[in-house]
Amino acid sequence: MGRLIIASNRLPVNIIENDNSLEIVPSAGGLATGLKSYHKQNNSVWIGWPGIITDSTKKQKEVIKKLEPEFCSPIFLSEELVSNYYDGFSNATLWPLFHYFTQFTVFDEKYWDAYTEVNQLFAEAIIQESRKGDTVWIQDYQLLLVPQMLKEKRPDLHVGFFLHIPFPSYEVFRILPWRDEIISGLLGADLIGFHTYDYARHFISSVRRLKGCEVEFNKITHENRRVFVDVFPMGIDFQVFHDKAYETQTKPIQERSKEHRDLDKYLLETSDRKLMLSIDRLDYTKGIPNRLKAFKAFLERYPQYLEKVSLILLTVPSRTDVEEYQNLRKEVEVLVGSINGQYGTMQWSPIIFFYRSVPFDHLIELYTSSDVALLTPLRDGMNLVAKEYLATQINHKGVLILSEMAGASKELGEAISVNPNNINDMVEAIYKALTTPEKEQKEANISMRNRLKRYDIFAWANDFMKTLDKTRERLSEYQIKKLSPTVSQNLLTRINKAKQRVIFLDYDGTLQRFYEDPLEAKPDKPLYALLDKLEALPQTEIVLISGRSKETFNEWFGSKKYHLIAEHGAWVKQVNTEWIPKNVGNLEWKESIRHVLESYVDRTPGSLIEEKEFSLVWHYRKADIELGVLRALELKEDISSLIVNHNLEILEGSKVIEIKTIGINKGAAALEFLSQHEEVDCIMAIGDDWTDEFLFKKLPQEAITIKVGTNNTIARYYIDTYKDVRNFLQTITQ
Ligand code: GDG
Repeated sequence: MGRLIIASNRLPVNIIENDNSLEIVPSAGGLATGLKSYHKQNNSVWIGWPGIITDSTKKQKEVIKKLEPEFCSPIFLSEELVSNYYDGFSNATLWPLFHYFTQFTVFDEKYWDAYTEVNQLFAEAIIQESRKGDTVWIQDYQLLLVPQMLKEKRPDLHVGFFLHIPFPSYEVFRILPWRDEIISGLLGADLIGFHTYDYARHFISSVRRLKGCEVEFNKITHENRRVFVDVFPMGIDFQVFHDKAYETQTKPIQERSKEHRDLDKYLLETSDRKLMLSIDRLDYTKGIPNRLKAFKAFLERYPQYLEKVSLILLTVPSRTDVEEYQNLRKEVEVLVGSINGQYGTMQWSPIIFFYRSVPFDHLIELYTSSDVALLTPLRDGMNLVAKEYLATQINHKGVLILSEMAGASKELGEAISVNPNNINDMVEAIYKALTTPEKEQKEANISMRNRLKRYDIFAWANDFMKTLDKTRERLSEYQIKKLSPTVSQNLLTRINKAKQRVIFLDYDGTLQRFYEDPLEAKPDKPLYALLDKLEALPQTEIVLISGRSKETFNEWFGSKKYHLIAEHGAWVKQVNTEWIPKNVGNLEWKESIRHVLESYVDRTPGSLIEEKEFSLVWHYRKADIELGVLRALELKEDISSLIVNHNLEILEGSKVIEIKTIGINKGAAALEFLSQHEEVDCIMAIGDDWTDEFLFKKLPQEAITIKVGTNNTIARYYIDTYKDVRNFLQTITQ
């Protein structure tokens, strides 16, 4: 197996300049904190921005050297790029939009250009760093275009992508002017991971609607590649938090750092009080003002807690150049000031406010000293603080109040769940948390902690990497069977040597591309010319075999010298003969099925019924794609009893459902045709959808069977698109 290359906007460490010397400091934020433990243990290379802006080559070299022992490789960005790509498109466009803050979302062409440029820089750096067959794991919303940029230039790389923030519902995502580019960018990955099923579902819905891709369960077919989507709720380095908490609680006070001792002294002074803790980056998504309002309302409603409880509000400075963040800081400071002013006493501050980050030891001290963690983001991809708080509760005490809008709430079901927009709900949650009996606290924490311990950061990363590796196995079948130039050449030799050949060709998706309106898919001039040339080859029979109606086939090919099999085999017209129907029994069933289909047309705008002589077809290609899929399931369920009673079967094609008498299929029709042409010593069949599988299955073993596209097949070979089919057929005529 090749190496792993991790790429993210920030490296797990930052380089800062101190008195003309360079210093390494750990990066803040969930992604870096979480992934760096995995990185350390896996001999991977991490590519990202080191946080320093410099165009001096000398200094850049120094930075490179400084980062080498950390297995990190820097990308240098100019001030302007950082401003437009990072503060701009990443944090003023994608961040608010993906967190449903449409009112803060800025659309600026300049931001987009910088974003594209930086994504390109990342792609190039990754390409330079990687050897053939390496695995690349791209992180987060700052690099959404990188997967496609990599796949285009280096299809050999195995690309995974993980989104750490929510993926919004299509109704919000569609607002973005660059939505198509973003989706295409992501679809360059082989595996795309999300924290929760909802985010994955929203993403798939956008892919379906914007790209019209086929989606089967969690597999998207895009430009003849398969892209897998899956859910991996990110964990934390549980053991580190647990051990550190243990150490903190058992270490004699004299052995602690000065800052640590100060904190301890402070915590001691408040030991007769309950402590509530909240820790977040100062970000509008974290719901800090609402939390403060709830705390104020709590003090008002439950005055018995005055002087008995304090809220430690640790807010870490973040994106300080962006206007919304500056406004938020002011708002929070005003709220804290007014609550402390109104309720505080000489001995007691209701809110202890920090606007800075604290060292790791200090963080653990805060976690372990708090009776309640109050984490109420308005939207949060996951929220690792909630998990860290639980991991440090080594005595299993402590109560977690967690917003239902945080991804973590899906896993931490035993926590007190709140809607962060409902102040009343939060007030009652605080009261409940402060009065939860110890026994209940322990029960809840033991089960949540066990889960966090099991699915920790290593399990999470390994799970992602294992799934990414599996997609490689799944892809390899396609790659092995793909019609390479050598295989094509061998097949050509075989076809040329044969004395009598039959070539079965499906129509839609095989010789012609799909159109939204099936009637637009008429054969074009080059296609007629190609088929005529094929047909003119000596000892060669061309059979067009399709689900199309006999009328359409007759109009398009009736005067040609190709054999025609229409409606999946219900009608056959050999060269120079008339159309002959297969005996299909009586057709009284059509009346009752038509009624059912009509009700589906009424309830599914854009769908339509096509009536063929021996079958009825419900098309939903033009309907809302998700509604169409849902209705198709419903329809199959609805007509199941009618089908059994009338000896019918359902054929399900690409956004169509066809109902017809049992036993009519392309395989049976092809065999009947072959029984009338006994001298044949070379059979070839090409088709793209699953109705062609009947054909591939029934043909003799030695037949050359070719599947167009990437879906599972029993055919011997794969070919990419209808254009490649045409090119391949062209070579036969030369
Ligand atoms: C994004 C998504 C998702 C915080 N203050 C200090 C400090 N921290 C550490 C915490 C925690 C991390 O920062 C914050 O992680 P979150 O998950 O809560 O939030 P985001 O930074 O917004 O992260 C988020 C995450 O990515 C992972 O996918 O969960 O939803 O928004 O690890 O401990 N660490 C130290 N001092 C501090 O003052 N040492």
